[in-house]
Amino acid sequence: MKANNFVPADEIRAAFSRAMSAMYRDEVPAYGTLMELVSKVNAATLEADDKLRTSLTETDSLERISEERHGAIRLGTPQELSTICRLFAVMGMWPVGYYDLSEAGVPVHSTAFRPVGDASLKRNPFRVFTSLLRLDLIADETLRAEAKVILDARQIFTPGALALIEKAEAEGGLNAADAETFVAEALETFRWHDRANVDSPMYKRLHDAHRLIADVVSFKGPHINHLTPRTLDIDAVQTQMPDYGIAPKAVVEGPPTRQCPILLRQTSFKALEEPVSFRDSDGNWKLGSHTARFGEIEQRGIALTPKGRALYDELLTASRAIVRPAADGSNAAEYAAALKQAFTPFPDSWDKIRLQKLGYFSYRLTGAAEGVVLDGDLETLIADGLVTFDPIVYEDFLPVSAAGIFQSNLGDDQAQDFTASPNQQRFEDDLGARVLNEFDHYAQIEQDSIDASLSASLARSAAE
Ligand code: OOG
Ligand code: NI
Repeated sequence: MKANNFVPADEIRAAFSRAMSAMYRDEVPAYGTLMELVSKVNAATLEADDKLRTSLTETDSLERISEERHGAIRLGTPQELSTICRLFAVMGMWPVGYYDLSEAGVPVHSTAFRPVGDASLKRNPFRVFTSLLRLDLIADETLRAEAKVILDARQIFTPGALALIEKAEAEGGLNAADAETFVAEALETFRWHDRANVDSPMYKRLHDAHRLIADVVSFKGPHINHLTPRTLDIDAVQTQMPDYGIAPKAVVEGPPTRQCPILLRQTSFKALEEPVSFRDSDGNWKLGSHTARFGEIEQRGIALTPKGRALYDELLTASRAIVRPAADGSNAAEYAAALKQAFTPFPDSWDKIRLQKLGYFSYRLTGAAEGVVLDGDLETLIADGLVTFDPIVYEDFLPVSAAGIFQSNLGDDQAQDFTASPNQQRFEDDLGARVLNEFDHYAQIEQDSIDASLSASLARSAAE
């Protein structure tokens, strides 16, 4: 077999996420400010917490802590979705999970393209939450048809990007020069266009139907609408945002502050009103504005089993029955208190979470197992201090949180009712692929770590 000199997909993704970050900081200066705040808070948190610093050094690279973890785009057509799936595949990003946002008043369904497997996630964790507009949920049939015509006429990928996707597929990878060109060409799809694709009356009609529809249909491409670095203390960043001149959304989405973090907590600054122009029937560009782009932060905890997730969903619903977070932030403190209160039944120790099978863990042999003949089942080995466990980090998203992020950035008065209509089959047909089930994936990682620990112990026993 001829040796190839392909650049690893993980490297292409790392280069792409760096390029995307630079472009977005340049396009949205407030995002650069948020990044600064996040680095400061992360540095202060690490400074104050030796244990955290040590555990992060072991499992992560410290200097990459504040780098982006995800971004998001909204697409208009099945064709765009299936091509983006091929584009992300070149960077080692695969569709994981299906999210129906219609239930929460947003006419899209989504997946997350992300690296799969520990080594790839460690090399670069960047993922893109990708939504497809559901024109079928738009009541106005005439508008629906017009929107489809506009979307079908646009091409969101450059010829260079398309050619390199094909080359990567045909040859199995890209060499260094092609990879560099690919990153530059792919980036074009995510760029902001301040000249709309539609005239101002059409923009208004789309906007009146739903702001999200205007955002997807009115532009030449699916501009990246936010990027999200990781923070080690989301409550601190939320509190300090106003000091930096940025307006946070009303509340942090997801679970409350806990000793043992679960799933995902997120917050964002509100989308900015930006100047755009529309070519009107007289041929002149007319100045208007559009609100779409924001910055977000996230803090991740343990991936929950279906049982743990059901409990999370139940408690979140219970908290919202007590207090619904108001868009203007006026009841933020009451909401935080109700959330904390509602979550008391969720155990807050790793032992309990593990023994009640609420979360996924990765198992490994301890130093004490060195030179010892291991015998017994997993629980005995743990009790004897020969095997230990670490929580597996949740790498996916949460539909209720995502809807909260969408809503706060679409204008909070816009909550609109759609009938819940998940259609994963349709989404996968449009995607041209099946999405990976995130629960199966975490369960497999857990099982592999158990098998590896037990077989290492057996191999050692046999060698004695
Ligand atoms: C995506 C919102 C979802 C998240 O972090 O939950 C998301 C969007 O507004 O397009 O990114
Ligand atoms: Ni996000």
